[in-house]
Amino acid sequence: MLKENNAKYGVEEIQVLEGLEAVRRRPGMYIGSTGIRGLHHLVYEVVDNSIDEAMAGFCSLIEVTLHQNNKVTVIDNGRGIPVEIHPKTGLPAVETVLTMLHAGGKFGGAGYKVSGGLHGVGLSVVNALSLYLTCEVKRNGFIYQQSFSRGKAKTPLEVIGESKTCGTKITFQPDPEIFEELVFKQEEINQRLRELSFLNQGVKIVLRDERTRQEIVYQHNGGIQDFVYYLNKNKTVIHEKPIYINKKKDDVQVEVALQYTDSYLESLFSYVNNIHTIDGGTHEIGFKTALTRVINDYGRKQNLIKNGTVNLTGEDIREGLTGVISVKVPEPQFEGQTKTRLGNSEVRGIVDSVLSEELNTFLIESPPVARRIIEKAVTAARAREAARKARELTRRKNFLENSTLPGKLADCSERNPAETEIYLVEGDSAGGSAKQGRDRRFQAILPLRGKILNVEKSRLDKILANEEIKTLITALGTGISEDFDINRLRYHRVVLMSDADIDGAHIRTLLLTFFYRYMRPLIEAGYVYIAQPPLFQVIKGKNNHYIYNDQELENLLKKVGRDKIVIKRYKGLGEMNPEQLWDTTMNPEKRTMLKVSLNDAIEADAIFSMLMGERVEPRREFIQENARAVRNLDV
Ligand code: 0RA
Repeated sequence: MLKENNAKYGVEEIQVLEGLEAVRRRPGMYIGSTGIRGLHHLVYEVVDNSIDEAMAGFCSLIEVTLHQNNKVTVIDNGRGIPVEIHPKTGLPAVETVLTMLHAGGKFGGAGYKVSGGLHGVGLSVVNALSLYLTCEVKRNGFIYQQSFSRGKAKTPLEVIGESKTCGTKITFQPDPEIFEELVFKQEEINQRLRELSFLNQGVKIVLRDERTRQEIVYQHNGGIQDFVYYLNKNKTVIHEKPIYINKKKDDVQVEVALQYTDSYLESLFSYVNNIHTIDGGTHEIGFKTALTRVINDYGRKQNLIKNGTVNLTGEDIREGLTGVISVKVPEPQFEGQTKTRLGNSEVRGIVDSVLSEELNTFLIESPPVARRIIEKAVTAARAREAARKARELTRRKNFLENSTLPGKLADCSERNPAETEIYLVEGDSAGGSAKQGRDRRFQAILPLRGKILNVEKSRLDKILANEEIKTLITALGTGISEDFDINRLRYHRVVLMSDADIDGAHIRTLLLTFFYRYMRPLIEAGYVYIAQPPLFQVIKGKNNHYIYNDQELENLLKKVGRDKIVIKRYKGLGEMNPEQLWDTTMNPEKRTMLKVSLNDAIEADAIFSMLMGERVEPRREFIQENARAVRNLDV
């Protein structure tokens, strides 16, 4: 519901702190970096202001336009930034907000109850780092406009017309003196806007890309319930509708949506004031504690958990759970290196009590769903016990008999992990070439035979029984799952090397899924790479070229002509002799490798459940639509 604009929010709530010179001198301090991330941060900062206006109940539409020339426009239909003269600066409030650091309603106290924005640095930072910025405000029946360059006003605030509606429009162009990269990525912005639209129920968010002439409209009247449907679109759910809780207690809004699937994995996403709290915090702890307690209590009462057995653990209960937790907190304290963990201690109890009450009611009102959830958790508990035994075995093998590295592993002589790399090679013949071609001082080779297990479809006990996986874990040295310890990793580059065909892509995806689900810190640390073997060899006379993609081939053919040339397409690594493999793919001086990164855990989660999960339909569609993307899957 939109609230009336009663214009009580006063100009005096905007405080003034300092000038913008500091921002231009040390941009990284304010937006994290001057690379592609910092660049996108500008857009998010502007959008966050409109989102704040939406959270306050005054804004229902936000439009983001990516123009040519690296310009971006953000429009909202909120109350409009105030234009009245600010008592301390003697300038219009809008000019104050845009030219003074930390000047904004957020810092004044009563203006907004809650506020997003990772750093909450405000519009002035965006202005300081823009070659050009113009702000248009519709308010009081008029349209006002003011332009800036590098944080300084170029024109005074002027009335340029009349309007019956309210709102704010900001167009800016990042300063090339500041940013190393200037081109906005549609997909990156798209993902954040989609997330925001789930988190802010009902707000319509439009992304228009004039460069590609695409327009995407988001509006989720189901809010985070729709988020859960979206996350589960490729999974098989065990109850139709998400469990949905939305309640305010002591000024904290607690919103939770949960839906169980038949998967063995847990996908939990938590947010505080629209910020993804990757490292969790008190809200997540409150949630987990309440869920575990309520389910156990209910299970005991209904005799679904037998007398004399131990309680189900949190992990058992969260197996197959897809959940979104979104809390809105007036004064969030973010902790940790990346400031993505909530610290407010009071939130733990608030979430716990809201959830206990509401979840209990749900279970009592939906006995069949409650039964299915508990039965699944009981099965999970049994499997966990089996997995513990299996893990114990690998651990003992691993660490008590440390000498027993797998026989298939051709290890390197260097012992310092920072210096070494391991190639996971598909098949014995390619493995043979790699062993002969490598530099044995720092390169280890582990040939993997045929199919490795699809971990998306198996529980941990079965995964740990798989020979290829056991070998892999032992070679890496880290242990797995709860025992995983990155400090024991024996190589700081783990390179997946497979054929450039469908089977190769399949094996690569299986391995990536395994790392993603059970050794995620390995990916997060940037230790996982994908080797890039050439696709073609082109021979013309005495000249010999290795070609890595179709575009390169086309370029080369244009240059050398098609006369008297021999083009050989590599079907597999096995077709290369050891020297060729070294020259093209393994020699650090010449090779290129893709580093696997986790840009977006939500997308990665969806992609893996789709590619590797039970449901065939979405996978087939995806592969047809993205045949190329799958080949180069780079999560
Ligand atoms: C401070 C006070 C008021 C609105 C805003 C800021 C505001 C800022 C932005 C930035 C982008 N869009 C925005 N919309 C609103 C409330 C002023 C009032 O009506 O009393």
